[in-house]
Amino acid sequence: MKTNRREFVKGALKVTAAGAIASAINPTALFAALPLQFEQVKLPYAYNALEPYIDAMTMEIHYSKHHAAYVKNVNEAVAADKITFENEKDFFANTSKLSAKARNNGGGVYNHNFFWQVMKPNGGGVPSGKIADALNGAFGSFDKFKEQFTDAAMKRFGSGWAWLVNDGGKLKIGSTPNQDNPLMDISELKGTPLLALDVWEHAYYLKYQNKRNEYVSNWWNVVNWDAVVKGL
Ligand code: MN3
Repeated sequence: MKTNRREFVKGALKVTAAGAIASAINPTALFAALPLQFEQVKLPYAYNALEPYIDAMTMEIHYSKHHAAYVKNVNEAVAADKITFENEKDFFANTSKLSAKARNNGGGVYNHNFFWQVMKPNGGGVPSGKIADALNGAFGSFDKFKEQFTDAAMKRFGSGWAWLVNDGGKLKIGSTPNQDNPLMDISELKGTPLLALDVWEHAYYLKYQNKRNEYVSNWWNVVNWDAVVKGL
């Protein structure tokens, strides 16, 4: 999770520390004055980097239009609803108390920030080491894991996400509707996300049209296992 108020404050203090007024700032007062702000991570690769599996135009529209809109909209909701949570973790843990606009767009920001990180050019393959052991232990084999995850992605009716999560040391596969995620208190599937797949039509329709199965099966070629292992 990239942004929370504390990190933002750290950044702000760094800037002021360079000036002569640093000692005049009361960090507690500054902390209390800053609202939670959601931010869009920088895409870690070029729009065309995941070709031919995910086409450049889909990536560009997905990142610069869809994802950017979630950022704008959630920050509007945070201001309008006077949301005072200090970080995204608390925001999601209290989703049941949020407006639909805050919930849907907050989820949209987080889910896509996460999704970009778990993909990379020349990714995919069969993972080894810690993540392989964890998947074999939880699902029997890598192929069985892949089958179960693919099934979750295919059976999510309409828009949503497929997830691999770490729920207190136990790996689980499931899916969420719309922009919900496993960090939300209202989610049936709970845990720390390790891997996510966006199965909204906007993620694949330009290239794959109605063939979600082809999108999902090609997507395995861009999975960034180095990022997945970090969540273990
Ligand atoms: Mn999307």
